[in-house]
Amino acid sequence: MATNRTFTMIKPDAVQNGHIGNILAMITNGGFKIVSLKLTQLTVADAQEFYAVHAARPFYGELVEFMSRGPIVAAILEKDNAVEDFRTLIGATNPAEAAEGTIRKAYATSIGENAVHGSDSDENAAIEGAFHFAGREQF
Ligand code: RTP
Ligand code: MG
Repeated sequence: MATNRTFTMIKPDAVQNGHIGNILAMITNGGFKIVSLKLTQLTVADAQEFYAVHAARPFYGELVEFMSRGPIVAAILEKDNAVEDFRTLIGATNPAEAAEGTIRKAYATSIGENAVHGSDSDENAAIEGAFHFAGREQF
């Protein structure tokens, strides 16, 4: 995957609360092109693997339970400087610290249930995109 791509999930809280359309609008209005998109659901094992980097954290069990409890939207996004610019668009992990105009400011309800995921590096963007999408699903 090119380094001008990032990976996102609209998390189960935001899907359940009916925010898919508004969040996708914020993403495209923010200058990101959607190159892969699907509604899917993580199994417990999928969520454990996806967030394995956090396995030693106290919130890991809660995070896995949350991320596997309902449907998510997975997407690969393209833009110059995609990883960093998308982290700016989603805002701080804790919505209480998220800037005005960010997705988490608008739709996150807590530090755990914070509406969206954004990859934290080009390397992880490629790994996470490949976790969810076959090559023929990446446009
Ligand atoms: P993400 O990976 O989902 O984009 O979020 P992030 O980089 O902003 O935050 P990260 O440190 O990678 O944490 C991953 C997700 O774990 C949940 N979390 N809960 N209860 C807590 O203190 C806590 N801290 C983190 C959040 O869902 C966070 O997005
Ligand atoms: Mg993270």
